[in-house]
Amino acid sequence: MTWERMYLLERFVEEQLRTNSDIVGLSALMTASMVVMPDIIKKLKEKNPDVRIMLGGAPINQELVEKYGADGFATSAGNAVNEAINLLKMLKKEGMKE
Ligand code: B12
Repeated sequence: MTWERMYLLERFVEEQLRTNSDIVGLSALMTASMVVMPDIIKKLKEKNPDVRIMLGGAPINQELVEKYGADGFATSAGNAVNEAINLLKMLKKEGMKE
């Protein structure tokens, strides 16, 4: 793995922790860039198991979302909002059980 790639992966984790965001969205325009997604997802969930991860971009589909261990997916900005609302509702419900 190149230094630049390692640095970029760490930035996702740092920013999630810094902002304490509930959801992180990852986008890939091409199949060549989507292959780093599993690494980022693994690192994010290791540091914060409660974070929810949404994927998007032309090469992404539901099968990849499941394979990569992400939580949601959308094909447009409009349904990304709905998907994010659903993920937040699920997080809230899980939080109430504890
Ligand atoms: C514009 C474009 C370019 C431009 C990019 C300009 C720029 N600076 O961004 C230029 C001409 C430079 C280009 C170059 C190349 N391109 Co091009 N390009 C496209 C094109 C036509 C549109 C991409 C785009 O901007 N769409 C608009 C955005 C808004 O749409 P979107 O990314 O799909 O995002 C929407 C959803 O997917 C979703 N979404 C996106 N991200 C996320 C994230 C989350 C969390 C969520 C929930 C939702 C979500 O919401 C968005 C809004 O609805 C696509 C074809 C296509 N229809 O996608 C090919 C495409 C991406 N390119 C492709 C290729 C192969 C290339 C080149 C490798 C070609 C070459 N041989 O040189 C180069 C690579 C350059 C590089 N180094 O990255 C392929 C990729 C194939 C693949 N599966 O990997 C595509 C799919 C074309 C094709 N069918 O072959 N390209």
